[in-house]
Amino acid sequence: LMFIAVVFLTSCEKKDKPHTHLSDRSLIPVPAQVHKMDGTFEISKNTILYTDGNKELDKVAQQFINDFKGLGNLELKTASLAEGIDNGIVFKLSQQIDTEEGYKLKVTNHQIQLEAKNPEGIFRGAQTILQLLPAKQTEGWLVPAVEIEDFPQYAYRGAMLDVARHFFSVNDVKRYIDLMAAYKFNVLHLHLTDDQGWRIEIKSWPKLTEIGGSTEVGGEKGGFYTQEEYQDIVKYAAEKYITIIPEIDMPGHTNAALASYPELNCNGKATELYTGTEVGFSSFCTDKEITYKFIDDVIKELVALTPGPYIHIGGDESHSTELEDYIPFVNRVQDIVYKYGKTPIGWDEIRHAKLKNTSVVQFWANKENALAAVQQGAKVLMSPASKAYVDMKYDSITPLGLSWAGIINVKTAYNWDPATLVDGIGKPEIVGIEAPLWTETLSKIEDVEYMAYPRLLGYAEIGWSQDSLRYWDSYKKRLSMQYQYLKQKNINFYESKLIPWY
Ligand code: TNX
Repeated sequence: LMFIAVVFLTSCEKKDKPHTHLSDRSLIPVPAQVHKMDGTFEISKNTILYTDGNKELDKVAQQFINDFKGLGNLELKTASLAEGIDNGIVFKLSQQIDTEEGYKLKVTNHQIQLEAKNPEGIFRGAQTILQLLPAKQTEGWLVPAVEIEDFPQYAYRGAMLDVARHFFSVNDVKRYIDLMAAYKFNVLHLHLTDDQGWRIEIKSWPKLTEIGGSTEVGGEKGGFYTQEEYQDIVKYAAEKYITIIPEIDMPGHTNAALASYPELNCNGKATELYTGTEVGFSSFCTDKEITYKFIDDVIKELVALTPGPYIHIGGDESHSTELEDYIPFVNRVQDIVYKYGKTPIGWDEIRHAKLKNTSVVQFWANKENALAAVQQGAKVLMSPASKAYVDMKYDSITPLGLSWAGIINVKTAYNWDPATLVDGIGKPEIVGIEAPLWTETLSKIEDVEYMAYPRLLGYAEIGWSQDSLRYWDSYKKRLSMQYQYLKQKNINFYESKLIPWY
């Protein structure tokens, strides 16, 4: 009789207590170590989130609470962690964990415990907890029991948005940041200036935005960020542990500035505003002193808005600048950036100049450039156009985007390794990866999302996860399971036929 009672009781318990399995969840990027355990933790309105009293950690906890509220319409309460607490959710700083951005997560029947050495690591781990939740409530907010230890492969995991060809509002940029954060990106590079537009207010040169910011590709009204708006973006990103890297592209790609100030032109005449999509026709006048006064002013103001370590100086496709002028120009601009305490990044052509060994070269098309940069001791940021350019079409009938670097379907975007792509450039030479999105053909945030998603999830995994854990078949399945999450966040993503969407 007792035997029957025990069987009855345990089966009753199983029926009453909702449970879930790790196999019902999809983690992107895939963590370094995952141990499946038995059990389920249920987050309910009575669940308390404990933190150990660090102010910054409390802010991270508050963000988790907000994210969960957005999902589940439940507002978790917080309390400070005390000796002996063994239920609820615990966010705790721990010196046992020594990896940058790394975290340890343990989920049991009665507790979710997240540990990291700093709040940034807790923030990354909190994104994992959110992916362990269902995308929408069915039986409850169930988290499968698991033990995870995780840390990133590359310190720089970025995306770039071109706000110059078409302008995107502060809210558009914030929306882009939100989804990047969910997949553990930590850098957003903003391409702020180009032939078609100057998008950042520079108080000492106001016509840059007044004139240079007034249009965009196609001749529509452009726009620009005031310094306050820009700082708002920087702060918003910083709360999600994303660094904004501003780019002022030069000496080419500068028509918007050249149209705003005649003195920047060699002939002293302002150019016309440009709303087409050609490249390579504009150049600063590299042998006029006013050019360097201008750049010094711009970089000084930009540095004051930039808590991150890098200023991007462009340097690509300067087809209207002689190499003998280009080289001393880049050398001087590099010095200006260092003078203000920042490190320059430039597109791979800047290798022609004399690079400092802390400067970073962004490889996009020319392997020889990347190799020559490494030979100078510079580091490389991997953005190979044929793999990582999210403005390339998914297939021949994609209505948006370009195809000069090839067609990049979701598999091509995922299936490559930055550390083996270029002979002679391995992991020690690489700071990380970045997926640029150029916007000649993209005028609305929905267009941006269509090109970026779902490919950005693949770059997130390439940047974060070990190469030995990355398999297309596994990724394909995990990506398919992100469907509801992307829908729930209202992302206009491309439903690739290569993915068996659920
Ligand atoms: C090349 S990539 C460019 C951009 C264009 C892009 C279009 C690079 C450094 N320069 O000016 O927008 O191609 O795909």
